[in-house]
Amino acid sequence: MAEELTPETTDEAEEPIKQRKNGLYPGVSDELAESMKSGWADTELHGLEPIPQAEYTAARRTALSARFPGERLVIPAGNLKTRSNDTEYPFRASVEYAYLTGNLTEDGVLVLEPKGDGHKATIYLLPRSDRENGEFWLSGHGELWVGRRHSLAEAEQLYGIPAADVRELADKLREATGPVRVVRGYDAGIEAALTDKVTAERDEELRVFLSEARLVKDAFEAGELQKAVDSTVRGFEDVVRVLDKAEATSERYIEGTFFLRARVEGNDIGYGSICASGAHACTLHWVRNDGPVRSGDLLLLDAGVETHTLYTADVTRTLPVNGTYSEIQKKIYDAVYEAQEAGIAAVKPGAKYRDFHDAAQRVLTEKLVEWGLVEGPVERVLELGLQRRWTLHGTGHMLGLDVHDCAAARTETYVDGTLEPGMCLTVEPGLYFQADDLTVPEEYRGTGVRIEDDILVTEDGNKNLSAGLPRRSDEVEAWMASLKG
Ligand SMILES: [Mn+2]
Repeated sequence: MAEELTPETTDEAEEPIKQRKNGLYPGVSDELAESMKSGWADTELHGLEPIPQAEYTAARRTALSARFPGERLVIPAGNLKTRSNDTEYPFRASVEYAYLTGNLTEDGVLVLEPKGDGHKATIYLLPRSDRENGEFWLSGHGELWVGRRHSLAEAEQLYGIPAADVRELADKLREATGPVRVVRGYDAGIEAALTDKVTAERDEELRVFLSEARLVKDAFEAGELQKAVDSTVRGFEDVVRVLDKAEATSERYIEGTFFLRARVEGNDIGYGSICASGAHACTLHWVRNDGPVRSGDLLLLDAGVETHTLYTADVTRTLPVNGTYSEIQKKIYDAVYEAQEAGIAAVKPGAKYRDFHDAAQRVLTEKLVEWGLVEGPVERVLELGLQRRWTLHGTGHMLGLDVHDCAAARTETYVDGTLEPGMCLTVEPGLYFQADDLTVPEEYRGTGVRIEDDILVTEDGNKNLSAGLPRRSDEVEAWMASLKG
């Protein structure tokens, strides 16, 4: 990649070029600076269609407005984060901002200002680069370097929200009076402007509301989650087709193959892909993905494509690298499958959130007792939680804009809550026998199995969004054979 003429800050970018070019931009003559100011076509776009979710984001802002009458609400998208020197991590807008606007650009801020019975929304964005003052080509944030942005007028058409210049927002917030809340953790500059007007407790209430608002997905969100899962299904198929190349290289070949699908069809992967072959499957968040892939081992692949609107899938399959489960692998796999079936059956409107976890844990515990790995009775094992040496984690979580969605929701609305149509969650039981676990017979050691699907609660039960991938062991083998054939 090319290097800027000189490093500089946003403040400098706003200074007139005449003041900056003396010594700052060696090689920039007055004549070149003058030339760069003009001779550019007007590319303003007119009559843009609103983004598909504009009606949904408007309804979400209405609900937010109703919860905090008379208060100014500030929801930042966040800023770029430095990776090293002058390189930055790919930007991902805050989920709160994405949920309420559909806009995903860095430095954006949504402000709901009290007006009448409700609020007036404004989306604050960086406008198009100025060509007169040289910002366009002399600043690292200029459009010549980073690409064309939407003008504020274009943004208004796309998002259905009046737009204003974000560079004026901090001063406006400093001068504003009346109660205000901000979603913390994304934009230090905006928070600094509000520092003597907000309290941590009141800001937390805003964050919690926006997390709980996302518990029940609207029709647009359910559609996006299905898209994310459909791309993920294709990514898993891609991986099965190249298992021989992974055997010749490493788990990285699997990671790269899935990532290609995610980038071509979506925005990104929704979280670091877990490509765990052999005993690595027992490391729950194995993302180093630098181990060998061997015939005879299982491959635990836990991965999800994130759509362009930032909704992610979260799917796991545990596949025999050579296409056929061994006897002990099949025994463990089928037990996890049975537990997952029990878990999925417990996902329905009116059920407690904990029910699917309890159902799956019971099946796994019955198997562990039956195999003689832990002494029964089952009720005692469950009461003491002894099965958790091998089941390790919870059986699922909410899914949406975050892979572990709605994380700020209160216990009473989430973990102790009741399932409602529109909720989307994963059901993902597993059994893990660590390679160094001396309490189990040797044949179990180094084997980890998890099966994870994305389940949408419907009016009369549930829909498995990831049913496009087989789960039963014989169906997995047949599916793998068909792809490799
Ligand atoms: Mn998961």
